[in-house]
Amino acid sequence: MGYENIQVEKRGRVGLVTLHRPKALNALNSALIAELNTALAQFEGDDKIGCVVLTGSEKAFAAGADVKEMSTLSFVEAYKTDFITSWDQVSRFRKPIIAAVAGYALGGGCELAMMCDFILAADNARFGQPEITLGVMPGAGGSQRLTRFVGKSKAMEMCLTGRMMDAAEAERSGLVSRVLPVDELVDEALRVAEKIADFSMPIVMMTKESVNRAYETTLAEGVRFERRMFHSMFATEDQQEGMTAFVEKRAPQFKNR
Ligand code: CO8
Repeated sequence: MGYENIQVEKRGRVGLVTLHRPKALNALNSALIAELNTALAQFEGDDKIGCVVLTGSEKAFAAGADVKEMSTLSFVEAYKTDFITSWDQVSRFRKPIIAAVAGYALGGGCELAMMCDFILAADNARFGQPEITLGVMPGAGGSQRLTRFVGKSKAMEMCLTGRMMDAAEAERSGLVSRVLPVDELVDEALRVAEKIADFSMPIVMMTKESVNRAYETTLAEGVRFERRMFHSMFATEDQQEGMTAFVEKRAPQFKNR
């Protein structure tokens, strides 16, 4: 499929999606989101892809939902079409997906990055939920996910004032896992993704599912879920291969990659 708002590549076992609306700082319109959903569905169904990297440009990961497209939306249209629900397909993607964020990640851009499994940030990254300045509030999970990432005080301040966070503050407060020089960001994200894609795919997917449980349930239920997942891993040939290879002092050859 030819894409107009994103670029899609396969780099070995890694899928790379680059948001590409340079004139609008990668503002997220419905056409872009439809393309992103299509690309992700293809990667989900592609056995050769073990991990995805989602990135933007050096200036902007995404400067938010497309305000020009949204400005004429009525309440009735928003309600009837359940506006934004289709935008969070990233959060339902079952393989690992890494956000590599340089430049602005604002509003829906910050929310899109937070839907990914973890965020690697460039040193020029700026995160914010500036919706309040437009007379609205975050609509794609920002008030919930940001609060879980950085805690109530900082999330409340950011959502109520629209203040942006730089990369150092984002790392300090747990929003991003690491900060990298901007010119090394995508290469490092691809290296990390390759590493993940080299492990056993079902084990990687179960691990992702278990970590995500921590956000959705109580500690006791989450630990119970983890235990059952852990038990089920002993039914896989990759568990046997991984542990046998360790004992035999050789590299594992996982079958289900
Ligand atoms: N929507 C549409 N167009 C945009 C957006 C946007 N969010 N951001 C930038 N652009 C356009 C500008 O209009 C401009 O276009 P043109 O050249 O035609 O005037 C072009 O991109 C370049 O932008 P600037 O000239 O403003 O560039 P600067 O470097 O001067 O400033 C900023 C960069 C600070 C990022 C500035 O562009 C800005 O403040 N942008 C808006 C940020 C914002 O408010 N984002 C939140 C939007 S609301 C939202 O995201 C709600 C979430 C709902 C759910 C989304 C689901 C995923």
